[in-house]
Amino acid sequence: MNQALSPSAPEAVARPLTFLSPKATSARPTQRWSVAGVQALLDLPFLDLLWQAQAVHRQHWPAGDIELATLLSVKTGGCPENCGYCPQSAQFDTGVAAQKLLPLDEVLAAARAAREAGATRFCMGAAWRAPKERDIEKMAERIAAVKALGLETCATLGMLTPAQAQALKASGLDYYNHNLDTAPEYYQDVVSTRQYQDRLDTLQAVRGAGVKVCCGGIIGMGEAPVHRAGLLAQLANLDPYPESVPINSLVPVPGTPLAGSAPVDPLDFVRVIAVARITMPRARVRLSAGRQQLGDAVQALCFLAGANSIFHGDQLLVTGNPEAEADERLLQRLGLRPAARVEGA
Ligand code: SAM
Ligand code: DTB
Ligand code: SF4
Repeated sequence: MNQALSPSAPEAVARPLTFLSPKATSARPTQRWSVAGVQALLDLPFLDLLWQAQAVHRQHWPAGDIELATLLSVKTGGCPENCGYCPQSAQFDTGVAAQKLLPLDEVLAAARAAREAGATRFCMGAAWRAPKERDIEKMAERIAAVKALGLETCATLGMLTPAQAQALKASGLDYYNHNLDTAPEYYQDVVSTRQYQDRLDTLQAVRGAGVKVCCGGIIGMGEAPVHRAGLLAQLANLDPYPESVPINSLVPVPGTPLAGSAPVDPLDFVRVIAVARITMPRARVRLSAGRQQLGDAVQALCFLAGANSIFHGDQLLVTGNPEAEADERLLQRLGLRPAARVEGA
């Protein structure tokens, strides 16, 4: 961090705890962040925080483009887990009907449409606790077919074993999405059918298989400020930190236990994006679920804070997302360009 660019940030705030790790597996230096250090960043005066985040962003992302990723729910509803935010849990009455895995041709049609609409990454989501072996075989077929269209592939299928992660890698999987969602201390208030360590184990399996990691969380589940700092510290201290970091604002779905959570102050949401940018400079930070609630001006602040990816297309998994045309207009009004397709993807 260039201190000249961080006018009022004390050194201890602007810098991570240590620069170390002979065992670092990527070119990025491993940096460890304390929860208190992250909290201090979150608490900076708003304009100082955005100044720092924008400086880091310009240094690490000089092209300043915005990645467009399209989501498709390939297996909807009926999930045995009890994640308190999720409309797809079978334990809550949300009106989401359980469906079987989408056939290959429907997945391919959606991927082609996403590519035509300008997306460079296609993410397939399944409401599984953990896929079975035959699910992995079917997903491998779908991943290979989407990859052959020239799209980057991403999947989010629940917990994986190392062997399953390797099978997905062999089929052409570029990214695996598996969110930590909140701080370890708050996790059991959100979901009780699995442990935080289960999430960390899957992330390890994904990394070990050579698949890039997409991992983030949700803001607005009733968490305290220290839990936001705890989530960001967990993400930034992964070694190496994730290549993609989706920051979701809770989409409150009637019937889910967390539907009545107090709405997030939009400026606090922008702060979380800014701290994700500062602590994970080379990550694609995705302004993820909840954009319909944010409005154009707050989204513009999120881009200023360092968000450089969005979901493109009018649906997330089962809830809505801004229409593609509205997003294109917004990017145009802001003079932001969509990212070009990655060669060899
Ligand atoms: N079943 C898999 C799992 O939980 O890892 C994959 C699908 S799950 C729906 C993927 C992520 O979507 C969750 O980890 C959570 O971060 C996000 N998500 C789900 N419901 C949400 C909601 N109502 N608002 C915001 N994000 C949500
Ligand atoms: C992520 O972090 N957000 C996406 C994606 N990864 C899979 C999912 C958002 C889901 C929002 C509620 C829904 O539509 O189910
Ligand atoms: Fe199931 Fe994933 Fe929803 Fe949790 S977030 S209920 S694991 S689909």
